Amino acid sequence: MSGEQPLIVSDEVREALDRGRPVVALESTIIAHGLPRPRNLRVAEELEELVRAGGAVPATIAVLDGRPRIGLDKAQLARLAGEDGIRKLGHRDLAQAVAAGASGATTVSGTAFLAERAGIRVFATGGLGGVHRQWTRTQDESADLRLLARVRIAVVCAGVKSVLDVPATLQRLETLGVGVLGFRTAEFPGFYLSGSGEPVDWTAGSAAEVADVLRAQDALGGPPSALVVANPVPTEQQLDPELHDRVLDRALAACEREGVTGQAVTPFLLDHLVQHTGGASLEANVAAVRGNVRLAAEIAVAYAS
Ligand code: PSU
Ligand code: MN
Repeated sequence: MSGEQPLIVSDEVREALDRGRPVVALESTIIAHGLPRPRNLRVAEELEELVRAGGAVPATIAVLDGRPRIGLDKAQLARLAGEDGIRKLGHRDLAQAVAAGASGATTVSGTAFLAERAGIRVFATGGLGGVHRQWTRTQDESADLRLLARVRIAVVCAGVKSVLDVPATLQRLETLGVGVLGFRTAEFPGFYLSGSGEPVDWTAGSAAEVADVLRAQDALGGPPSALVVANPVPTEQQLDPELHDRVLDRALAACEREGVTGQAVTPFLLDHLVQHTGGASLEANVAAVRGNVRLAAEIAVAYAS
């Protein structure tokens, strides 16, 4: 590690950042651990194309052979999607992965940490991690929340996965001082579902309005924190709410029964939902991520101009 660059920023991303051109950071855990193979690689490539079509440069973030990379080439993206043994890295795992020469996909916390180090202001993902429903017993709260309280980055997401305790997660975001902005909605989205039933205090009607909030954050200064831009999956692409509720209860019970804990909980629940909705949750998940990536590109373009 000594003497080497701690972060490797691809030439394309470096050039865009140097020129003040729009860049969108993309999370990689959803690719390596959130979506089934081989669909995951096609989605990863499609997301990068969507960012380009929106006039911004994609920067998928991961750690390969101990090197944190901001911006992956085709072969690196394929490794991430297809290689066995790719770890799941939150921000607390980054130093260990670097020292060990390990390869891993970064979660929202790991990605936001590295994106901010590289100077990227806008980030797209599927859903944030959050407070789990069994929190009083397990204390399982994603490190995503606390990290987002410490980096100035906009995270475009479709809410938090409905496998979580959504009201408790919103409460934690409030306590941690992380701003939440509904995009064209006054209701916090429900990831697979367009709405969660929980209200949001602030709504933006366009990417330009979101960019205004980012500039206001920059101008106000002070201790950095993220802005969660909550972008609902379109109603016609959401998961059938009745199917969602039924399958979710079974997924939570299976998780409990099989004693799944820690980092394995989120991938287990997501996979269970895919299996037991005949793939419908996967389609809703991909639709949500696509929408977030498109919006993130629009926001990055509006912010750069
Ligand atoms: N959203 C998805 N699929 C995912 C995740 C989010 O649509 O796989 C990942 C993100 O990387 C998020 C992580 O940061 O799940 C949260 O994991 P944990 O609960 O272990 O912190
Ligand atoms: Mn967890």
